[in-house]
Amino acid sequence: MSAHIVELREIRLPLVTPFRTSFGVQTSRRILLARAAVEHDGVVTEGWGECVAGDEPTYSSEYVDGAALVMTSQLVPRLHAADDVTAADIARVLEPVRGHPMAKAALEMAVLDAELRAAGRSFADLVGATRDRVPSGVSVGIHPTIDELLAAVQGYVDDGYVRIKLKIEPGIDLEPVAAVRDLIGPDMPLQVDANAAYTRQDTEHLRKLDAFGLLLIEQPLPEDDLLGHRDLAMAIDTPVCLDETIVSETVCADAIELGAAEIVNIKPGRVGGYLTARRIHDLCRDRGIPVWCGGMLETGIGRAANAALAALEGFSLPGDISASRRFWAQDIVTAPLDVVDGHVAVPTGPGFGFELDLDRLETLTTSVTKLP
Ligand code: SMG
Ligand code: MG
Repeated sequence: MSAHIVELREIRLPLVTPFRTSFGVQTSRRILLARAAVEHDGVVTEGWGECVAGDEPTYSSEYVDGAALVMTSQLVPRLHAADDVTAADIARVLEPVRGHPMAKAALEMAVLDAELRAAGRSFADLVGATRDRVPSGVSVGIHPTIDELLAAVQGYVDDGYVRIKLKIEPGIDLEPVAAVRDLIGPDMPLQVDANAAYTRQDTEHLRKLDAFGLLLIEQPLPEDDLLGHRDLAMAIDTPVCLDETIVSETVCADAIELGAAEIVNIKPGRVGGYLTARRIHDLCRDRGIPVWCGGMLETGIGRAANAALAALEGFSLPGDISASRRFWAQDIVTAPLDVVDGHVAVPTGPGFGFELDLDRLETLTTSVTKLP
């Protein structure tokens, strides 16, 4: 079996509503897709991968233009120079290039999708998914007023989401959290995500969140502040969950051992691919650390894959796996994820289980780079 990346394609998708986090507002997304082809006994099968890097390097150091450049100039040439590469080899082949996990993950994903389609096998089956549907949580951005926030949250509650996550930042935290807790009642799972906006000096302030019975606080401090997260975890009752910090199996194991990660958000793009994400799930499970699947405003490609990953037994908390229409008016897949009874279905089709809407894809395409 030989694998090739045949094309990089960039699309642009407007968001149905602006999404504000502690690092900025997004109203649309540029999304980089990789198209792979694998050949087996003369038969060519294609697959797709989605790169979760954002338009700007504000969530992490990666961004669309940088990811496209490192793919074309560094990663794809290395893949094509290696003999008989399979998806399982890709992380090792690309290891000499430091960093760029989202770019690497997209290439691995495209090849894995193609391989699985060629074999007629689903990703859910490959990783050993144990459920046919997973609970769906929704991530709610920072809103200009409490009233607007409450209206948005009520809409998501009406849609059936089983868990609400609120984005917070210094100055926009206690008041909105209190108002939302009041609205949804004491029993609905509620959590917050700071995207690294606080500092070690904010411990006393963050302790006040303990009053709201939160499931967790996600990434309160900068990504490299392991000891700060450990000290905070000791100082407050709300469990500390890490997102941006967890960039590898090693960092994840260390964060757990230190007591800096009481819960882990698993994002395949952030750790270099779905296969590494699976191993991080395993190591957390072995250490008794609950995990959940994060989201990066993916299209139906990445969301299908996330739903399958989240069907592993260790994903004991609801993920940021909302319905397609939470972000997009029209997706690029033929059967976008929908929330039914608070859950999304785990795709069972070959590969990552999505089918592209090719006309829609063409309409949204802003550039195509064919690769040798
Ligand atoms: O995909 O549903 C989604 C969004 C989930 O809040 C979400 N993601 O830090 O967890 C996070 C953010 C990062 C994305 S903002 C670019
Ligand atoms: Mg996060």
